[in-house]
Amino acid sequence: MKDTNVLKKIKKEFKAYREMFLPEGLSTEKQLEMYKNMVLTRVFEETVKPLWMENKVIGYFHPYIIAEAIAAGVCANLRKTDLIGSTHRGHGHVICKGGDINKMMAELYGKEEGYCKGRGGSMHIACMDIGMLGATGIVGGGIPSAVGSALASHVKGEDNVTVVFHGDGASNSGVWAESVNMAAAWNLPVIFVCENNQWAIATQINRVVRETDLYKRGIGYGVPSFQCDGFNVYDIYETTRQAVERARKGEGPTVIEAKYLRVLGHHATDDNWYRDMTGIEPYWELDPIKRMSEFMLEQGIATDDQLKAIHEECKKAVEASVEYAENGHFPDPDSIYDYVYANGEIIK
Ligand SMILES: Cc1ncc(C[n+]2csc(CCOP(=O)(O)OP(=O)(O)O)c2C)c(N)n1
Ligand SMILES: [Mg+2]
Repeated sequence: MKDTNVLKKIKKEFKAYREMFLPEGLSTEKQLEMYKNMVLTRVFEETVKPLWMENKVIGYFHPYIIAEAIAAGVCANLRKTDLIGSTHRGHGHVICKGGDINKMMAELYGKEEGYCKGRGGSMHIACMDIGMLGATGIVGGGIPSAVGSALASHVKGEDNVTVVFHGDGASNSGVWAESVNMAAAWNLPVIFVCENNQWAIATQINRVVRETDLYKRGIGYGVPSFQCDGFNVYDIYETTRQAVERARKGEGPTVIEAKYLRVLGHHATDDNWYRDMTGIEPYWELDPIKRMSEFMLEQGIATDDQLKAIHEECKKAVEASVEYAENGHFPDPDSIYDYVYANGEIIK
C-alpha cells in the first residue's frame, strides 16, 4: 500500500520531483527495454553484494541501486556507436549501454574471461565494442576524456555523441569546469550527466556547495542546462533525447543534472555511520523501478505478467553470469605485466 503521507513529505523536500509522464512518441518497446535494463542492473548488484562478502568478487564495489533510471533513461537514446564515460559507480552504465553481464561478472571475479581480462574489476570496466570508454576510480577522471572523445567524432565527421556520467562530488573538481568550457567553446557533441546523489562519500553537498542545483553552473558557460528527477526514467529519457538531438545536429554540448538521493552507503559495506538515516530511508518511495512499474500498469502499457517475466528473465541471466564467472580462469601470475603498456601501434 502506498504511504501517501510519506510521499507528500518527500515531494515537498525533493524539489526535483516530477510526476511520471509519457514523452510523445516513446514506444512501448523502448519503455520495456528501459525497464528491463533497470531491473537487470538491480538484480546484478543485489547478487554481487553477497558474492563480495564471500570474497568471490574482489576489489571494491559501489552500488548504483536506486539510480538505475539515470543510466537506463540516458542510454535508451544512444546508438551502439555513441560513446559513454563512466565513474566508480558504473555497473548500470555498462549494462544499459548493452554490456555483456557474463563478461562483467567475470571481471568482478578477477577472471581472464572478464571485460578487462580480470585486471580492472568493478571500477575499471572498459568495453569499446559497445562504446564504453571506461569506468574510472579517479573522481572526475572520465570528464576530460569524454570531451576528447567528442572532439574525435567531430574531427572524423561522425555524428556520434559522447555522454559522460559523473557525480556531484566530481563536478567540484576543476577539470569539470575546464571540460565544459572547452566543449562549449568548440561546440562539441558531448553531454555531461551529473548524477547528483547529494553525497560524496560522507560529505553532504550543502556543506561544500552553496548553490546545490548544479545544472545552473552549465548556464554560466553558455551551455543548455537542465535538471531532471533522477528517480523518474521518463524525465531523464526526454531530457536526454533533446540533448542528443541537439548534439547530432551540431548544436554542441548539454549539461544535465539528474538529481536523486543515495540511500545506500557509498560502497558495499559503508554503514552510513555519518548520517541520520531517518530522513533517507523514506526515499525508497521513489524507487525508479517501482515508480515505472506502477505507471506502466496504471496506463495499461504493460501487464503484471509481462513485468514479472522481465524480473524472472533478469534473475536467470544474472545466475548464468555467476556460473560463467565461477567457471572462468584466474590470469597466470606471470602475465602480470601484460596490457600495462601499449604495443606502440598507432591507432587510426
Ligand atoms: C581524485 C579523487 N579524489 C578523491 C577520491 C576518493 N573518492 C572516491 S569516491 C569519492 C566521492 C565521489 O562523489 P561523487 O562524485 O558525488 O560520486 P558518488 O560516489 O556520490 O556517486 C571520493 C572523494 C578519488 N577516488 N579520486
Ligand atoms: Mg555524489
